[in-house]
Amino acid sequence: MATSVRIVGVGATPVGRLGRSAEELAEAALDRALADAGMGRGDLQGLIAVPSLSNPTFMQAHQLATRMGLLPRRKMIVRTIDTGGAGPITALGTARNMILSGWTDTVAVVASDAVLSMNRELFRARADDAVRGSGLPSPSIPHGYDRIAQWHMRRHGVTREQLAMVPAIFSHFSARHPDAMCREPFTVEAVLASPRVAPVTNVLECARRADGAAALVISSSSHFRRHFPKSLELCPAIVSTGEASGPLYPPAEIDEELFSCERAARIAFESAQLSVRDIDFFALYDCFPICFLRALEAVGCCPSGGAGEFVERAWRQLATRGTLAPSEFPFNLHGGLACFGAPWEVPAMYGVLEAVAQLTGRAAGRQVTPKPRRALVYGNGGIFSASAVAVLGDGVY
Ligand code: MLC
Repeated sequence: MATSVRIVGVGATPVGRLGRSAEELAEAALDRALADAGMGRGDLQGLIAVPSLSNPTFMQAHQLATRMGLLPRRKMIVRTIDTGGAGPITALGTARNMILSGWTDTVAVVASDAVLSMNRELFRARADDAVRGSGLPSPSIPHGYDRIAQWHMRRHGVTREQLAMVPAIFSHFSARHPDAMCREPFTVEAVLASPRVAPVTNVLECARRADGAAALVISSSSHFRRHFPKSLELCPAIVSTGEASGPLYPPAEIDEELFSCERAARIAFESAQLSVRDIDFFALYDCFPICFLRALEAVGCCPSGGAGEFVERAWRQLATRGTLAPSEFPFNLHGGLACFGAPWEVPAMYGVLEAVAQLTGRAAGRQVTPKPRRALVYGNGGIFSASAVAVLGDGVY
């Protein structure tokens, strides 16, 4: 069998208000992922981490590797990646490239943060500072996405209610996930009645501040098969990845050129020789509803400008029957950023973890049936400033 690159272990801490530092959480998640792979710290040859907001440090991955006794070690490559919320997916692609180029056999990717245990004012100051120079009012990031949502409403006629349907659907999904922060489903009316954050954005539509960490162990199938007993059938393949970049801040005149997800998805599809029709489960970044709507259009789930109606059809089905089967709307079945929880740059990892659960048939209570063969995960960084997409295949891929 040809060598492929596999996700051989996954691990996460709980998500919520944990009162532990980002570093402690990262260490805990990484040890869980190693245990899931049947490995120890000594089996790692690479570590990739993303920066945290709660405790920003120089060369975060080096800090973590040193803390965990992974450095100094001769055969060890350590790298910090900063593409904002796209970071975990960029890291997944980087790990795959490191392995395919023969630099290492096994690399861990870890993301962690503790932004709910942060003082609220400090969080807001640091989050605003992340996009200083944008000229956006505080809270700057929600206002930035709000501007784009308003553009989409004018350009394509998406309605205020359609935006609110996104978290309302995902609240039904998160209620089925044992680890999610949002435990009770809510309605579109509840979203529209929640406190206003920006002109067309309310609190229930915002990425939900949380503490948490998640980690992946990635290995070449040949190395893993030779040294470890876990069946490769339980280890999804990283089939392809794609990346593209947008401007740091939304430009004065917004147009389709802003969005890089379409380019990233095209690269990932072309290199896998697949199309959207081959994908059975999608984890699409949804820090605010507009991000999810644009992603639906960018990966080709609906025509450009058609995402509002696409979501409304699903919501109407849910509202009429009181439930939506996972196979009827195979998107973000963990609940996404507003309902599962969003520890700053960690959430795309939760998308990967949900994709792994779906591909291995272990998403109890929310499993897409028949079991998906392929999944697409998308991470978005900044205010549409970075896009990274990965296509994953099941263990017999
Ligand atoms: C907040 N609350 C929510 C919620 N978001 N409740 C349910 N669902 C949600 N999605 C609740 C909180 O639990 C809290 O409740 C109350 O609302 C106030 O929230 P807060 O965060 O404690 O304080 P506040 O200063 O009012 O700020 C609210 C907010 C902020 C929405 C402006 O949380 C925020 O800025 N969120 C977005 C974070 C963000 O920008 N992430 C990056 C996204 S961009 P209680 O009961 O405790 O009072 C991205 C790309 C990238 O992901 O690169 O990073």
